[in-house]
Amino acid sequence: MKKNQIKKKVYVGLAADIMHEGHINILRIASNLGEVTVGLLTDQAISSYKKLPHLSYNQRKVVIKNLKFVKNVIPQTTLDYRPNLKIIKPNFVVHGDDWKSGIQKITRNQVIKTLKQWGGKLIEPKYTKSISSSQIKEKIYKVGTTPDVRRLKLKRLIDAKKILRFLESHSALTGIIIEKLKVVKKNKFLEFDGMWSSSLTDSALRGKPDNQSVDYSVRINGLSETLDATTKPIIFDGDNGGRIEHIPFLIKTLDRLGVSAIILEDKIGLKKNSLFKNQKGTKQDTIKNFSKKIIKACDSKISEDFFVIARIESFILNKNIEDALKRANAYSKAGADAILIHSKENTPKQIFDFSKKFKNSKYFKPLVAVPSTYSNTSEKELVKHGFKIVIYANHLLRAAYPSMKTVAKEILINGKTSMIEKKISSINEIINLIK
Ligand code: SPV
Ligand code: MG
Repeated sequence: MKKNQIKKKVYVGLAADIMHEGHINILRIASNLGEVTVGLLTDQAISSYKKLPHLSYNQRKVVIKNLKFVKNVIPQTTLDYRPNLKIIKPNFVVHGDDWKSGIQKITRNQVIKTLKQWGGKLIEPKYTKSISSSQIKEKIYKVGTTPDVRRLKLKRLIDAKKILRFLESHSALTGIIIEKLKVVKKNKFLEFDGMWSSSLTDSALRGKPDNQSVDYSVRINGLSETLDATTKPIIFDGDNGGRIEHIPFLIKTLDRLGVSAIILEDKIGLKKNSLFKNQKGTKQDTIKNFSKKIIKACDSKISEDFFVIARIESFILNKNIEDALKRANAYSKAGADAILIHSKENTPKQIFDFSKKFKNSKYFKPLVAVPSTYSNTSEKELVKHGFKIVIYANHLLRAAYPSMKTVAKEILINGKTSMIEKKISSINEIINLIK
């Protein structure tokens, strides 16, 4: 290129989580065309179409910024390239030809159309078949994760996504389902963000009522199998945390294991599940006492990114919204990182009235919903009302139980199993489920 010749502008959109020779090939080709600006996809942009990256935006930026082929790095905050392209007006966009099909096809068409406006061109080097980030990530999944990486994911997801979906997991197997399930709907990538370790299903699985008969050490032992088999964040149902003197030990154990959050509920005395119609004998803690528990829990954290979430039971115990709001403000002031406002109504009115008021509080914290009884409420509505996390608290165990019962019954009735073979997993599927 001659000295005074103006360099052409080249744009490359990259997630750049795990860099490999495929990326370098793209960037080398791009730099031969002119001055390369990398639009580095933010966590938010990436999680709109695939898994949250392992490395944070800033960690990825350090790597890209220091590559000799790259002149500038700017954030690309959506999967859609158009906002950045309109600012930069590049002569070229370079992208591997693998996006001609699949979820990014629409994005590709938008890029071509936009570039046309100023005579820009899309260059598509052949995709390096032997290597892909997804393959590398699959290998990483097999190796596992570290407690630090897993724990921090909750905070990163809160920053990156509109709403996080947590599904109840009571075993390593249900954890694997949550870990691996992916659905593409209307060109959007959907997955669960993590696992809810429920006291109700942990107890039912062990043939015990949900009244803390199953103690924390038994539950945490079970959880360690799930930790072995998964990498997604876990929110632990801590009931009322037990005695305040014991809280630090529980928090430190969970934190050390890489659990992302504990939810503590403001009830005292013999614990009863909140969805029981009859809550007679169930008492709510005083604001003062429960705030002390929250302070204790926050003081016991080892890691900054471990969340303590306060769960308000006012509506469960038929108290009014003023009581719930007073508690939300106090618990938030005590240090709670988020607030779960629980309800056993079959509409979301109670919790939406609450969120409308709490939104204006200077103590506002992200809200958590458990739509077990108001199950007709969509995630979209929850987002609209300021909720950040939705917990589907018991659904996998509720799915398994009737199915197991039906099969057991059919075996008894028929004295053989051929008629149920089609309704259940094949032996082959089960043998090959975990390799
Ligand atoms: C659980 O899943 O154990 C919960 C939620 O705490 S609820 O069953 O609604 O109390
Ligand atoms: Mg519970």
